[in-house]
Amino acid sequence: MGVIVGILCALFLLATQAIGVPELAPLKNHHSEGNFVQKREALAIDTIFKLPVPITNSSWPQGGNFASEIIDLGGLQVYEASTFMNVWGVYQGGADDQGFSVFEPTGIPRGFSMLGSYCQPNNKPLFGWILVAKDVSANTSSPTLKQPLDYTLVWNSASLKINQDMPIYIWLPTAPDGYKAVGHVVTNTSDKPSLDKVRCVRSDFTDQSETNDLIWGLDDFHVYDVRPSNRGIQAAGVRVGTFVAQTGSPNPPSIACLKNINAIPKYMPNLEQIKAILKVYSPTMCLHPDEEYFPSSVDWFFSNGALLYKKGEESSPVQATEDNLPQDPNNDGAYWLDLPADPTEKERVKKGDLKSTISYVHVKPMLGGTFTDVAVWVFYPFNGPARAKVEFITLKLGKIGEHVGDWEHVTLRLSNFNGELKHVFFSQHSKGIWLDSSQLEFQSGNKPLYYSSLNGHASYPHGGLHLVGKNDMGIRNDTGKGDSLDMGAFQLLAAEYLGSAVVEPRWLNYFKEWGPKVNYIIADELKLLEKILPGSLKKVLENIVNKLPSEVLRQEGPTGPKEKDNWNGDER
Ligand SMILES: *[C@@H]1O[C@H](CO)[C@@H](O)[C@H](O)[C@H]1NC(C)=O
Ligand SMILES: *[C@@H]1O[C@H](CO)[C@@H](O)[C@H](O)[C@H]1NC(C)=O
Ligand SMILES: *[C@@H]1O[C@H](CO)[C@@H](O)[C@H](O)[C@H]1NC(C)=O
Ligand SMILES: CC(=O)N[C@H]1CO[C@H](CO)[C@@H](O)[C@@H]1O
Repeated sequence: MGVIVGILCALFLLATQAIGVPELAPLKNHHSEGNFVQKREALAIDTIFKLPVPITNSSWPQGGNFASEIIDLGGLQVYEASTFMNVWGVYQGGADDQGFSVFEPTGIPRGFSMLGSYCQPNNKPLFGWILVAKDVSANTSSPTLKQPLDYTLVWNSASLKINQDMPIYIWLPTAPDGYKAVGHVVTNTSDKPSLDKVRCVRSDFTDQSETNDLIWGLDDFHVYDVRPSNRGIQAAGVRVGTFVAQTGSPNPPSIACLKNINAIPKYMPNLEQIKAILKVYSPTMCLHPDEEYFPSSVDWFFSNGALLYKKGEESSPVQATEDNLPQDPNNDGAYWLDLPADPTEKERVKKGDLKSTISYVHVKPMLGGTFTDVAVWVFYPFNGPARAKVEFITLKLGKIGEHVGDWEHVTLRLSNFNGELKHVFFSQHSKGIWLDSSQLEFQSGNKPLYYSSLNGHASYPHGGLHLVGKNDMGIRNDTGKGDSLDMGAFQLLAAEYLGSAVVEPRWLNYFKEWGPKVNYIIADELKLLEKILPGSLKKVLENIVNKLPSEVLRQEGPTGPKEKDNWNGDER
């Protein structure tokens, strides 16, 4: 994966336009007749997304605090509201030029208060949640929640000639001393909202936030969703589900997030609940119909001749077993794994063994323990060569991109309030993408599909050709529905919060490389490839490859799941 990481980073720089961040379409002034256009086409936001099979609290075995609807952050109770009333919509700009809509939570349980409004782009079905809160601190002098003192108007759309329901007014609550605002209030009239509308939160229950996805923007005005800046297994920051509306880019944003001062794992699933979670949500992996390099279990790899090499003793590798893998926590290049040396065996092991494949699961608290992340890892003995599309020709890039021992994963993110699957992360080289559940393909109930790309095994939410490059040229990632595998057969690798209940396999604590270092000279690889390309295309290929940073010329072998930043941290 590593070489390609470099290639892709380079191509990403060239082609950021093509991927990722929704581009903001410029506003077209096509409704200058009046401000309020009530008639509009049906949009995705008009439908409410629900998982194929509804999740109720009886979906989960009883025990512990998982999925008990209310989470106590240590004197401040929060509840995940997910039914809404529409306050406003604008139907231009933002993702797909479809605008965005603002909502207020409804069905707030007795005693709970709103912390802010919710908004999302109109190009997706309504699928949101926002926390509402209740003070249970019994601290009469400094309750955990207080009404704002006042509001300041951050922005309004009254003078804009755009396709909108009516003008809106976005307000920032003025928090009393020692309190912070964790959400905006949005109204569709110019009257200040009542002070009773929302609550500010005592500062020790707040944490610094950062802007995340851009929801909408116009000129210098932007709406982003906010999340805690510090995220990971140990981080206490809680996402509220609110957004920040700001002119310019003040950092940190004026909207804080919450903080769990209780024990972070308190609301995490127990072992039985983890099994149930995998039964309900285990992803189905779809391999490409032309895939040659299948996954396998780690045991299969070891018992089919994988070798353990030691630096300085390259001529006498030993058979790798769970028991002889070094366990010291340094990756110093002193040992590495490789395929069997015998050429026939090597080719056989490269191809993996789908029947033996299981998923390796890591369960961890995220966002202050209000979410459970279930990272589902898959091992492939071999990652095939990268493939480039150069006009109508597809080229295998020889050694470029090839390596032994490939670890890939997808991560499910479930709400600890109710066990509902909210997001899935698809790892693609050293990066990846998050998708809301509303954007996924499901099969057999609530099992999300993911597509493993041909040779490279990057994970994608949908099939087809994903070209990393521009002008129809670049590194190919083909996905399609060949063999598929329900990843429900799993081994629980780790769930640190469960203590000694989970025994980590020894290979997890092998921190050295799972494949040898790959050495090659890019120019030589290019010469080989150019022999089969018509003259006019040589330059094009050279252009694709020449923009690569020099570190791609040498390549360390890949490391195991525990060496990755996302083991303890958030996915990027
Ligand atoms: C499910 O939730 C309802 C209402 O919140 C509660 O009365 C019931 O005891 C819960 N059942 C389980 C199995 O937790
Ligand atoms: C204006 O907002 C209120 C909630 O504050 C909502 O009840 C009402 O439907 C909104 N008006 C329109 C036209 O959307
Ligand atoms: C109430 O909260 C304030 C602010 O955190 C704290 O200083 C004080 O000790 C608390 N009082 C009680 C009785 O817990
Ligand atoms: C962005 C992406 O999916 N890149 C993948 C393209 O294919 C190569 C191998 O052919 C993978 O290593 C990349 O991860």
